[in-house]
Amino acid sequence: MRYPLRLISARSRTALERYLADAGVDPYGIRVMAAKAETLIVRIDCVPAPAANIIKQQLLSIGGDAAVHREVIRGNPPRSTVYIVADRSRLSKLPDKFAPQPFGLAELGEEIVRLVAAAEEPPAAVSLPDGELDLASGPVIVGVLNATPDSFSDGGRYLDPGKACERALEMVEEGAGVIDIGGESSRPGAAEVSAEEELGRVRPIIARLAGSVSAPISIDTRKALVAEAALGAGAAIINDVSGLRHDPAMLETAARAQAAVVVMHMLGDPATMQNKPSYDDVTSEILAWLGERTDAMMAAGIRRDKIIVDPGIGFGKRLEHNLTLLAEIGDFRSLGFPVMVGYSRKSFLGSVTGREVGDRLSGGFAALARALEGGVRLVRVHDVRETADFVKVWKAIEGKANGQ
Ligand code: HH2
Repeated sequence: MRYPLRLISARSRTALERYLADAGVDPYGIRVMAAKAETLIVRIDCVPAPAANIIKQQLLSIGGDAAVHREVIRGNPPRSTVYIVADRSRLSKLPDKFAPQPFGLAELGEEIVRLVAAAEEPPAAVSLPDGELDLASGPVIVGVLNATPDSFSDGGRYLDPGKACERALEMVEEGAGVIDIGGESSRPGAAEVSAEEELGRVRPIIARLAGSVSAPISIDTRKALVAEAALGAGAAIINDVSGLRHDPAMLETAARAQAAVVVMHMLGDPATMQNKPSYDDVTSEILAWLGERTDAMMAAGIRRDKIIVDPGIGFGKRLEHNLTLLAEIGDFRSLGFPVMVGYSRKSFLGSVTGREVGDRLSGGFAALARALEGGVRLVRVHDVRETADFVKVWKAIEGKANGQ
């Protein structure tokens, strides 16, 4: 007799719950087994050696484990990165286990549980000045509209407000949930334009569109003056590629207007960002940077439910950095904010495929697949119709995996 065997590749909890339900497992058993089947890995950096040793002991005592530097037991190196490996039900015991321990471990235990919850249940909506942007019913496509003469892929095409509005309406028709309008190119080496010039390009478009387009409008700018006028004309989201660092007034402007804000990581500014960018660990450094920026935003009065984070593909990153960020994009959920990513037509796709800017759609789909798999909620793209088709099929397959 041969038993039919099958290695289950589904990693999501919902997928496993469906299998167990189909096999007639009782609801209590399903909950217990699903929690046991999912191994979670939490990385903690810069842990003092004695604390790393305690973490390992405590994890072993509940049937989990922690990977630490092999010499940490001798106290040299004095600090270690720690990888906690445990299933969900064991991880939930950490606050109790860590509570009596020194070195701030009591807080760490609570923090880990919060981190896992925040990463697994990202916000279902982003609050706008008037209403909200729904993220629960699937990834949102952010359609790019550059009213610039020099943007790297659509420069010069939408300088005329009539043409720009037509394209915006077309993108909404095609499936865009947000229209992102920019009046200054941020391509590598781009020169800065004045606020007056930038505003002269975007305001007529936003003013015309505001009454006629159903999707919220986002203003892609680093300047508070431009953001303020754009919001006054009907925009609802500020997309600042400088992470609200370029203009010190941006924090206050965003807070006052109750705008939603995309905070994107860039190393330096567009003029210098590609001058030998270097990182020891690109994902960890950008995670820490975004953590600091979002703290500063909230301290300035921008509400948590208005923030979207973006690792800034191509902004002060080499090919290897862009690929690593996409490979590890799911880790950005650790921040507890919706994640947006913009890979569309960018030069890293050209580096891998050898294709020119207008011929990078298929290469971009690989980045899109990775982004969706990593739980990215907003994708910023030029090719809305094609992206919408991809997303529809991806969602249909996801639905099957989750038993819908
Ligand atoms: N990329 C570009 C511009 N704005 N904003 C966010 N949040 N994320 C991105 O990845 C991003 C962005 C660059 O693309 P594009 O607008 O097409 O070109 P240009 O900057 O030359 O106008």
